[in-house]
Amino acid sequence: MLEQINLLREKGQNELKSLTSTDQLPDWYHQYLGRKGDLTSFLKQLGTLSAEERPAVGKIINEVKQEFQQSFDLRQETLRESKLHEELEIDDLDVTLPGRPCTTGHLHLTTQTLRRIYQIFQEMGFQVYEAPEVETDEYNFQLLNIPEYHPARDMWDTFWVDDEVVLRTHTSPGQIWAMREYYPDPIRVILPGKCYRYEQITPRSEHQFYQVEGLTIGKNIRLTDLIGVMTEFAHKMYGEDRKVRIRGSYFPFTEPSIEIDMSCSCKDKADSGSGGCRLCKYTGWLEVAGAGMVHPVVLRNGGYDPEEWSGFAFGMGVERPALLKHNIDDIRYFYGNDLRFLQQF
Ligand code: FA5
Repeated sequence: MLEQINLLREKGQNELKSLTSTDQLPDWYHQYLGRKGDLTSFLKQLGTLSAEERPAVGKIINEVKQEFQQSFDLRQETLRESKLHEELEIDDLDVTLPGRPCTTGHLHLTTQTLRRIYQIFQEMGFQVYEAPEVETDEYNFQLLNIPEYHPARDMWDTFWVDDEVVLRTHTSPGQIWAMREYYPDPIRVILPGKCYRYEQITPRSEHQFYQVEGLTIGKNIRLTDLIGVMTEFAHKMYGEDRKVRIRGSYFPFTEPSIEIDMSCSCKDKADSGSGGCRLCKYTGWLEVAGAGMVHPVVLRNGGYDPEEWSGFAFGMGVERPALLKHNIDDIRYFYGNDLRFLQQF
């Protein structure tokens, strides 16, 4: 039997060396090392040997088994490596080439602008308050002192969902939500969010855009407080050298109402008549926000007694200030999703 085992040892090793692919390995394994393989059948025949022969033959069988196992592992490794090399050559892949850089995304310019606005107002003690985007006629208009059929409704071209429900045309209805939630405490909040208007789309006007509303309610709040806050905002957002101009205006929910303008970077040229820019239409002034003292009717609708409480409110766009800050000439880029535009900021 020893002779037969030695023959098997030689045959097994030779066959293993002649294998050329990893696919052939399992067959070899089953034939020599498997449960029904040649070595196992020798082990099974041990019982037929005499007691003197058995230990020596058993020892040889175990040695051959270990030898086969080691040779098999080695061959498997070698064949796997050569397979990999072959594949790399066929695929023409150069693993030494530098990898492609991963591009990381970044915040949209609108979000960056919003976050800068939050930061500036947070430094002045304002909290961020969010109100619904889909509103009722009552909140979007009536509670803001704009009754049904009032001509002031023409100021907001509205997307109507049905007779009662609208996509909010401005963030001002958030004033009512905030007042009703905070009453009877004083309030100092900004209300950011998306607004919708059934408007002609132009380089300055979108049918969807962001606004940031501001609202303060307290005792003895005056128009000069509003002007102070907005001047501070304009300086922080656009630079200390900017001038602020106040014009009288009209909003049904503020009394008095004002429009806040800021000097354009081309103001000197515009003043001297030697130039200017398209953004400010060569006037040297840019509109920043509509604002005013909260109307007594609105205070009352929010639960506050106008004899005791006063407050100011303002509402500004977000995309338009970003246009000004970055000298962008068309608001439509904000929603066009063109990476060539977005990657610049
Ligand atoms: C209002 O919406 C008032 N609710 C603002 C207000 C709040 C006044 C509180 C008084 C007190 P107005 O319609 O002017 O006002 O819009 C305010 C700002 O929103 C504008 O200055 C502009 O920056 C932005 N905006 C308005 N319409 C559009 C539009 N179609 N596309 C982009 N931005 C717009």
